[in-house]
Amino acid sequence: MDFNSCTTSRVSNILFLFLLLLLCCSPLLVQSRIRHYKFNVVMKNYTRLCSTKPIVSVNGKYPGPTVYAREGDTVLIKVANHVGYNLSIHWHGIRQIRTGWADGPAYITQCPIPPGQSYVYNFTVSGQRGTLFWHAHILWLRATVHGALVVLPKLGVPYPFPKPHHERVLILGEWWKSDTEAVINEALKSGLAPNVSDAHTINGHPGPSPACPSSSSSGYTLSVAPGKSYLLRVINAALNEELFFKIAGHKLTVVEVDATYVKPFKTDTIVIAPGQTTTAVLTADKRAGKYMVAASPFMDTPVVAVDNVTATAMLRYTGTLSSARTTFTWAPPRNATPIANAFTAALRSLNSEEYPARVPRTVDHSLFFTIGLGVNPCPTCKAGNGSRVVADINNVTFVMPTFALLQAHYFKVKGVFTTDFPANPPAPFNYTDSAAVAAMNPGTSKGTRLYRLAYNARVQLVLQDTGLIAPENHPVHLHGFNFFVVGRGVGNFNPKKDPKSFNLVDPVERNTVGVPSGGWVAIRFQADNPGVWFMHCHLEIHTTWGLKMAFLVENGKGPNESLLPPPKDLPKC
Ligand SMILES: *[C@@H]1O[C@H](CO)[C@@H](O)[C@H](O)[C@H]1NC(C)=O
Ligand SMILES: *[C@@H]1O[C@H](CO)[C@@H](O)[C@H](O)[C@H]1NC(C)=O
Ligand SMILES: *[C@@H]1O[C@H](CO)[C@@H](O)[C@H](O)[C@H]1NC(C)=O
Ligand SMILES: *[C@@H]1O[C@H](CO)[C@@H](O)[C@H](O)[C@H]1NC(C)=O
Ligand SMILES: *[C@@H]1O[C@H](CO)[C@@H](O)[C@H](O)[C@H]1NC(C)=O
Ligand SMILES: *[C@@H]1O[C@H](CO)[C@@H](O)[C@H](O)[C@H]1NC(C)=O
Ligand SMILES: *[C@@H]1O[C@H](CO)[C@@H](O)[C@H](O)[C@H]1NC(C)=O
Ligand SMILES: *[C@@H]1O[C@H](CO)[C@@H](O)[C@H](O)[C@H]1NC(C)=O
Ligand SMILES: *[C@@H]1O[C@H](CO)[C@@H](O)[C@H](O)[C@H]1NC(C)=O
Ligand SMILES: [Cu+2]
Repeated sequence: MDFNSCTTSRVSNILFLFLLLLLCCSPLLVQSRIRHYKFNVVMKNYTRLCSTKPIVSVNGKYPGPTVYAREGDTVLIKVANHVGYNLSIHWHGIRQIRTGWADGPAYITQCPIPPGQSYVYNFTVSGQRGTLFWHAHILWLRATVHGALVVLPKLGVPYPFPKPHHERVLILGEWWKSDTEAVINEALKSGLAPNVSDAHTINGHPGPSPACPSSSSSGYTLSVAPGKSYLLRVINAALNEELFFKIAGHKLTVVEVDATYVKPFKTDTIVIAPGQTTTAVLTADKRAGKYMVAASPFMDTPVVAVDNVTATAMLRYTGTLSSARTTFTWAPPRNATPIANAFTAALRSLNSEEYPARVPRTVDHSLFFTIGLGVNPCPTCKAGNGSRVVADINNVTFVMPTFALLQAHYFKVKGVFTTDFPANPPAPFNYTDSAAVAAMNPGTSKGTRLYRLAYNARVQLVLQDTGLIAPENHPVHLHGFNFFVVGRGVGNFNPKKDPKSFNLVDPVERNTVGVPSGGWVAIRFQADNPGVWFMHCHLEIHTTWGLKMAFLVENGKGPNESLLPPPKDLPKC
């Protein structure tokens, strides 16, 4: 029964009509809700890999609690900081339309929440549905401060694929035996790369590990009933590693990435970078038993060290005897670029009538950003022989301000940032030719420079990896927007030839894109969200080293196109 047939009902009894109205129209009345969450950030001892360490956690959980909302809901999350660190939390992938104050990156959209204080993140989820996540956005705290953020479709709105019977969240992470703040502090002191993690994790568990042979832990168990289908919400919350994810004997049907629907396709292996999410349907249609689930690193630059330990979990059909043997799966080799490329190439926007891909056809700003590493002097860096590794965009190593950029913008505080971020590299060179790269001065410039955009400006941004120090995959994340990945290639971007093959019809829409090692990607977005929006590599070490910048998007016309005023409890610097 729909709203019309309900209101035109010819029942004379008023009370009966009222009841009927309530009954049949109540789904409309409760469409948008306010969801309240309380995040108590506390220290908690966790034992993994045969050792115990205190970690920063939300509500004592690792991974933290799942936040559920429906498209259209307003979410209020009170974050109370009970630990000794400054803190802020980012709702990764939430557009935060006009509510940049709730985005979370410390010193970009807010000053951090000091120990002993709290802040209410207040945002409305609109125009998005699917799997996202939340994580700390300061220091390296996101190593343990993270959890899923699930946006369900509006009530009564179906998925654009057969509804699975059940759903499960699978968070992939990295675990260090040491305190992660000690790991990054040690690296910054030396000027060198930080220690790699000691294990990967699936929902907080590494599974049987060579680092702890005595442990009887089989890791996380994904229980399934024969014949049922499961929506797996896979999240890469690791700090520094892209991952392969697979399940022995089962194919996965990918239906959504970064909370946007894609044309469904089947795959053995999911490739997922830090900051990305992938939702896939698993059907439990194999012989009852136990099947290995594996998460292992993808890194095709030989000189970069990785944690090469595969995390394992177990897919277990109900009724399986505990003595049953586990069906094994190999993890792809760490340099399995063809597997990664095949997965990336298969991603296409659903682009249906209900969910069209609104790709900007023309552009107002055509930007070309080189991304990569560099080396700067560091007299105190003994282990680095007086140098430190840095990272940059267009040769700018971003310097974090000590006052939040969004506040500086809103209150017109001078001297915090400039808006002269270069649209092109200052000195073009052959970015991917090893001889040309070796001849370059690896030094970078420093600054807190932003790129200014008018409201609704259409932007094309080509991200070009450089081979400086080493070519590498960089998963670049943009806050405040989704973008369309219109092109991708190896070598140098060719501005004459490459745009001819851009996909402007059904390119994948997402918030984090992997720039291939020694290659480029082209993205397009419309700047329809006023505020200051961070863009950075989601490999935490590269962010720390300076591979970051921000866009300043001006207000448009009237209140609907303007940033809201800051909330009263916004932390101060
Ligand atoms: C963690 O364990 C250590 C050693 O047992 C103890 O001193 C500390 O108080 C514990 N910390 C927390 C937060 O429980
Ligand atoms: C949340 O923000 C909206 C404006 O977007 C405001 O109307 C509302 O009062 C805020 N709620 C709280 C609890 O601060
Ligand atoms: C990093 O690894 C080195 C070599 O294994 C070790 O000596 C050092 O203690 C580690 N640092 C931290 C912070 O765990
Ligand atoms: C992982 O790396 C360690 C240290 O580099 C090495 O000793 C070990 O053989 C590697 N293991 C695998 C499975 O590649
Ligand atoms: C520092 O210099 C020493 C001696 O020349 C050399 O052995 C070492 O590899 C250098 N370290 C780095 C990180 O360049
Ligand atoms: C850049 O270097 C590559 C690899 O050496 C070479 O194929 C290409 O022609 C060079 N491009 C330009 C514009 O010089
Ligand atoms: C980057 O800037 C530094 C400092 O100004 C300069 O020495 C270096 O040559 C520049 N590198 C490139 C690739 O533009
Ligand atoms: C602002 O947006 C609201 C909700 O979308 C709409 O109802 C209202 O008419 C808009 N106001 C203006 C001035 O555009
Ligand atoms: C916490 O943040 C405040 C405000 O930015 C800053 O003054 C203070 O130094 C920070 N504390 C630490 C321990 O970094
Ligand atoms: Cu990077």
